[in-house]
Amino acid sequence: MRVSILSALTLLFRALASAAPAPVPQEAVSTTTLPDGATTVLPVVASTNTSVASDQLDDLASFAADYTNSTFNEASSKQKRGGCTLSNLSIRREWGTLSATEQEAYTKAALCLQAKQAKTPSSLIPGAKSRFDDFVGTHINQTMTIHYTGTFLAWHRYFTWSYEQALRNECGYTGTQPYWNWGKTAETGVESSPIFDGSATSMSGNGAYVAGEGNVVLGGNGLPDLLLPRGSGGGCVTSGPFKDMKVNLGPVSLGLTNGTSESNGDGLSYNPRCLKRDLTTAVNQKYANATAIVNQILKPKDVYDFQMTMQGYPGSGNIGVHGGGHYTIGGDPGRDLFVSPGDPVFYLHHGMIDRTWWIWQTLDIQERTGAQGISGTGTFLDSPPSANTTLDTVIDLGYAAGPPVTMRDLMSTTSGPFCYIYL
Ligand SMILES: [Cu+2]
Repeated sequence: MRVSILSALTLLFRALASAAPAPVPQEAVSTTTLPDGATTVLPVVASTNTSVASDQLDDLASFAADYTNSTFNEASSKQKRGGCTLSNLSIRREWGTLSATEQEAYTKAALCLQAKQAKTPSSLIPGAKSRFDDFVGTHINQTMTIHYTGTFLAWHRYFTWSYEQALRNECGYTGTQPYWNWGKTAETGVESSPIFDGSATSMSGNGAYVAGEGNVVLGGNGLPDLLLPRGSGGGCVTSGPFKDMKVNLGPVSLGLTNGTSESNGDGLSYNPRCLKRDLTTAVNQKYANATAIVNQILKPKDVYDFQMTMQGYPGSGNIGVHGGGHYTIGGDPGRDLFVSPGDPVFYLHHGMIDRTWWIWQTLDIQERTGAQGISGTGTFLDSPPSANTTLDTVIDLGYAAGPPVTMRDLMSTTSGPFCYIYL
């Protein structure tokens, strides 16, 4: 939406349309000017009505795409960019908007990575049997230095991008990394969504129903317990492209539905087992509905608040949209902070994490893609204490992908080595 009057009318109409039962205040909006001079109208407060919030999210995402497109029209910005132009810009899309052919091409490429030999030496990670496992192993090894750290957002951006590159360069995939809009599945229910309905064009469905499951209990380390309900599955995934896949690594810190957790040492040994899921719409609706997503984008004014809100302030009782997505998937390795990339849907979840960051960054692009866009240190909640993350901090994905890069290269999706946006 680039025409301000039209946008204003649309938003006004939506505000009025949602006001049927009782008068509600008109949505607060602000007018923003794009680099090429066009103006756009954006919400400033998330609507508590999730269907209105869903439209707000669409408006914010359109703004971010328009903004990026608009910078391409500026001759001066072209030199700053590492060869990213409108003609080679790739567009990442929501899973449900892909054609059946595109969806099947994506899962076929993921299965191809699972069938290709690992690059990681078995002396380092004995359980890493495939190229897909190279990524899981790297995530396990670095878990304590990439979550609740200054590198969290950028590390996962590079990780997801590298996985997309592996699909393309090693498995003949010609599309882009799709994402999972949590706001949509919160509305429809996860089980029936195009991502999780278990059809041939899905990312595989639920796990088989397991009776007698209880709650997942988060907390520990002196924090109050946080109970998450069980989902509608719990057992092995039985349908769709990944029904026969093997999870080779882990578990390391797998939350079980009896309040305990499970590990297999460091998780690096060979431990083949089925992929389990426990799809949990209630968790999706509580922590990652459209209102939560729009709040995630509109409320935090600095990156510290942005990344803490996203991962959940410890002890707050809120696990954020990041935890919300992971615990909506559930199962094994879905509930394992270390091994979660062992479920291929991880990359759709982290696509949306990255999209959310990208939108938030675009709202104040200079500040949020520069040094001010980094906060935190190199260790989980700074424990043990470590040096601040800076633009010069190096990110190394090990045998999953290369080469090591600095944070500086990861802050923008269009002005460093990356060249993509989201629709
Ligand atoms: Cu992670």
